[in-house]
Amino acid sequence: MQSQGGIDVVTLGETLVALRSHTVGPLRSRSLLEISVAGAESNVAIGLSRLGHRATWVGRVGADYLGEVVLAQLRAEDVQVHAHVDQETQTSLMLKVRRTADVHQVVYYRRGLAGSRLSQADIDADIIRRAQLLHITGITPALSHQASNAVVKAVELARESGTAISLDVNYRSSLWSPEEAGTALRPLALMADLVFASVRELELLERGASEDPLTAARNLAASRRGRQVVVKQSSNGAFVVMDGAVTTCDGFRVRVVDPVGAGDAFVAGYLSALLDGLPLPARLQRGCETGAFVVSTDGDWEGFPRRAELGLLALDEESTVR
Ligand code: KDG
Repeated sequence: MQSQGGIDVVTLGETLVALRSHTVGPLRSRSLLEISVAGAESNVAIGLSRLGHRATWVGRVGADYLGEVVLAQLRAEDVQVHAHVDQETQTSLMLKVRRTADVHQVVYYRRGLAGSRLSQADIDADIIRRAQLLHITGITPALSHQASNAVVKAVELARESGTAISLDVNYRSSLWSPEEAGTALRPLALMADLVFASVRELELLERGASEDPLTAARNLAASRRGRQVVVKQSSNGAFVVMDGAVTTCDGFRVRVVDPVGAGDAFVAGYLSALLDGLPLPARLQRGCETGAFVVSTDGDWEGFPRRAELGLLALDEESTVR
């Protein structure tokens, strides 16, 4: 894909401050917490930026310390930031507790807070027009009516200007029911050039996906020539259906330290390979690889590779690179 006007991917959504417990076990007074940021869309933007693409994030933060953390972190990762600093509310927050060595509990503080107040006025038509790709997720429409309208406006602008649309279903059961999600996301999926979903998420768009994901993906892909329906299957890899053809990829074998963020990392890797003009197998391969990098590191995005690190996971287990 040719880059015009300096933006490869624009994304919009809620970025939260993430407080993560430092040790395994329940949270107690005097537990140590690490401060970072999280948010599916900005995770994708960071991933793309690490791989050398020009990524822009559009969103809202509060006029508070936490908002400053979000903006500083995204800028530190070379993401172009178009933020509305909302004077009337606070920055959204996420608490991630490592309850046992293998179980992470995530608690959100987002209702009515800055991320959910994203509105149509925050969407700059010029930014959408200048981008190769608009990436949205199913989280933003679930946050509020206002945020949902902002997504619709971005999608309409993208369609008018020929900017490709990428949708990651990213279902969050704490925000809405499967029925509500399906009703809101089906029309967006039908406008998208790329749809990313797990098998369970595909079920929200195409009934029967749980029993037969391949047929469901084919059905969704069939209504638009060139649409890529990408089904993420965690450690089992992924497959993509486009114009009736199916391409598959095995997952990478890595030690999972923290599974949160795997899906966003996959999307960033896939989109990166698409922007590089690589064919479908290489897009899946890079998606699986970047997903594996992120799950083998603490944090939702911190382990994302730089371009020079691609290929590192193909080394033997416990290799030392000198
Ligand atoms: O995909 C990783 C996300 O779960 C995380 O970074 C925060 O946006 C987020 C959410 O809704 O969980």
